[in-house]
Amino acid sequence: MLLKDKVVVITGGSRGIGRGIALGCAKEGAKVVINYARDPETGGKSPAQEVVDSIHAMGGSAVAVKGNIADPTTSRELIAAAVAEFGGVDVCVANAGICPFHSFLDMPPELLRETVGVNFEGTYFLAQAGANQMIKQGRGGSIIAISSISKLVGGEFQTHYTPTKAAQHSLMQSCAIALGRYGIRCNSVLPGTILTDINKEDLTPEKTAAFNQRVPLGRLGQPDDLAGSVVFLASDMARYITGAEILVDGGMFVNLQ
Ligand code: RM4
Repeated sequence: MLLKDKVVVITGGSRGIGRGIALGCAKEGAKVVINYARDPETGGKSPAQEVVDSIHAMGGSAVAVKGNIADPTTSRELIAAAVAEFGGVDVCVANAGICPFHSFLDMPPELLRETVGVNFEGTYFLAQAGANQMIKQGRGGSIIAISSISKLVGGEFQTHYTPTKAAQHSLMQSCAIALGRYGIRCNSVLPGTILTDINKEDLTPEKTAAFNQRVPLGRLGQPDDLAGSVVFLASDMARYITGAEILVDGGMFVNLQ
């Protein structure tokens, strides 16, 4: 139980990579606070509540908090919920992200600003709110940005997106310096192409086949392929690691030929 009694806050935790991380941290004993942006239009039980129920079913503890992570008050509400429900916060995972694929030359300013707001500013606000609480607690902590392979490479229809992935890790590097004196570690995980809602329309059969050819491990990633790297960085196993990045992409990045 690598995360026994640790409190983990995860943005965008109701689906995709965030859901995989939430379940993975709970399996290692963490108490989990998941953020989600909106309820389903179809009504019924929300995906966020499904994740909470799944964690309860494994004997774990979890709560869900709705809010737009681009709004700085949401991060403060998430941390307040962690303190109220579980007595504090030990790990913050900035996972929430959007990537509405769009061409560069006619990129609408509002789409650019929304993507920067969620992906970069949302990471900034969570790190800031989490670090302030961790410093009050006096027992250090771990801040993890879910960046991307797209921090390292570009995408024709991702000109609004890839810079935010690079910015997330640059933020972790600077926060590692600013927060090291408090025992707070700041690192990034760089997923490759992971099969989630974010790319299900983009991944046509042709693109999927081409990507599979590029991945030495022979398949695109699944959300739970990310849990281990996040649990590791969240845990005391990574006690001397800060300002670092872990590429979790099946070898996609290095495979030029
Ligand atoms: C990732 C990477 C993947 C893409 C998703 C949306 O950072 O670029 O290839 O499918 O974003």
